[in-house]
Amino acid sequence: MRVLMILPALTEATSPLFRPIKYSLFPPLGLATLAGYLPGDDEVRIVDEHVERFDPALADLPDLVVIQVYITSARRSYELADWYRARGVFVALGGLHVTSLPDEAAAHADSVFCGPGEDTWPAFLADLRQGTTAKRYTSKQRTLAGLPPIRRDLIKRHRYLVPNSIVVSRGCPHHCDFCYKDAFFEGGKSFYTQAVDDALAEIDRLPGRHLYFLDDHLFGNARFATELFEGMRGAGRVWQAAGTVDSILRPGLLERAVDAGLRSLFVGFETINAGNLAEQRKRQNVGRDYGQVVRRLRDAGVMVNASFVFGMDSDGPDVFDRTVDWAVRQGIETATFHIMTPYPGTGLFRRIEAEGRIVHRDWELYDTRHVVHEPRGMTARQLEDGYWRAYKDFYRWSNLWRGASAKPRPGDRLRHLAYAGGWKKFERVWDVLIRSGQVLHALPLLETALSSFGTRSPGGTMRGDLLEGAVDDRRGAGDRDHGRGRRAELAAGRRRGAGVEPHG
Ligand code: B12
Ligand code: SF4
Repeated sequence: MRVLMILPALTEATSPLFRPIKYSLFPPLGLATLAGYLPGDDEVRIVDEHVERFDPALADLPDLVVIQVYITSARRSYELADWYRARGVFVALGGLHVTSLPDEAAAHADSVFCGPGEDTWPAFLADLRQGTTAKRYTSKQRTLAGLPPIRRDLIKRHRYLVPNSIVVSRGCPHHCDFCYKDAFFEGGKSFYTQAVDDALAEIDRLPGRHLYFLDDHLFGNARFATELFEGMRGAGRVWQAAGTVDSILRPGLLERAVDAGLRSLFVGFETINAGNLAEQRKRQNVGRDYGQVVRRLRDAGVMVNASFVFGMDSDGPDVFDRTVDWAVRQGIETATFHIMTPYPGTGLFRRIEAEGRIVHRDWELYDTRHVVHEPRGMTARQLEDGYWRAYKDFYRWSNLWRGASAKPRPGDRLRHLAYAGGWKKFERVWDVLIRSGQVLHALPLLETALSSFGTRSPGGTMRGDLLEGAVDDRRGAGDRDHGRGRRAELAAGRRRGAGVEPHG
């Protein structure tokens, strides 16, 4: 069977004028995961429109087309689906947006898939071979046990800055109102992990040093995370991930992560207005000292990528300046800002819709950069302008200097400037690298920046400059065998409890 898997892009990512680096970061891991279930004699191709041009008319017609649909790329996904169906090709649509609005998607598909695909996809493949496919498949059995190896060979590695993205869990133990998570995992477990051994085996398969864990909350199951980090210790990896504020404050886990190579963490602070947290059911953030979170990460040598959402009901027009000022004063290296966006299927969407505050359903604009609801504490114009101003202000050189000067040592300050400036001040350089298909060549730069963080002296205090970082790296390489020894040891002790059952 000839199978074509497509990750369509939203318009901005295919712009001939300028493509932000964020679209060339990660390969289509979901599709490569599904490809792992196809038998070896199937002919499989993955197309990622974020990094390559695709015209269906210029390619041979496959037997099966699989499309992963995000809200912002729904229009393009349906356009491609309709094109193939008009030519008699079987079209399967799945992913987050299909799960939120299966009826909308079903108008463009032969089969739609709700939720994660690890159970429904192999069931569908069996049906397809027997000619008995259903219109809709809904995931119920949630497990990552026995996952076939991800078909990373189908990924065009050189087109991504971070080809080594990985997920070792699905979902998250929390239930924030604005998050897609509860809608996507409805009808089954909403947080579960791989067996630690399987996760370590997947990590071992990845070449080079750098990893990016795309898990919603890598620290969500403390037992799993502890064993994972123990298993990774000494392997010389440097990695980035996402975690919640409560997990950072939990004693012990962060330190273990740093020992295993954690160098930068995406943290969902979301808002500096306490009223918003309760409204969004972001209970794990309520009453937490955000300053302490940043200090803990800084002391552990972990860079912070702070995420903030503007436009919640307690936000007034002053929220932008206050948030930027707070983040700069804390010495946060990078920040991501979003306009609050009610995604269909979420509790937030239901509430805002019931209040008659959804302005339109043009899904392409549900990209967290456009206002799609009527805000309470300001006008839509104020919200959109404030959002763009926040980005400009945070990444202004004067604020980068101010942020850097929150660091105690000259080496740390320099690193702050190089890393934060590198992302935002050289977007045009990234664009050239993307267009020439050479973005992977920049990975050593990222690895160097990351590996110079997080180095600890034997006494446990953090060491500062790049030279010391390099010395520490050499020691890390020497420790590699030690790490493997530990992994083998752990694996032996763990097999009994393999498949650590998550809570949630
Ligand atoms: C990496 C990532 C990106 C990357 C690239 C995406 C990629 N290459 O896949 C980049 C940086 C480009 C990105 C951009 C954006 N992202 Co993003 N991103 C993610 C992230 C962190 C991980 C995705 C991932 O790899 N997951 C792991 C794989 C294994 O899971 P999966 O992709 O979901 O695939 C599984 C299932 O969905 C299912 N499946 C998927 N397709 C199909 C098809 C069939 C036929 C079947 C059977 C099954 C199936 O099976 C797979 C295996 O279980 C998610 C959060 C998350 N945890 O998923 C957010 C997330 C997907 N992003 C989100 C958003 C909002 C955006 C942006 C709009 C943000 C912005 N302001 O720009 C943009 C635009 C995205 C677009 N292209 O349209 C939201 C999506 C909300 C929604 N309802 O669609 C998420 C969920 C984050 C969040 N918590 O809100 N993102
Ligand atoms: S902590 Fe993050 S991933 Fe978990 S429910 Fe809240 S927003 Fe979603």
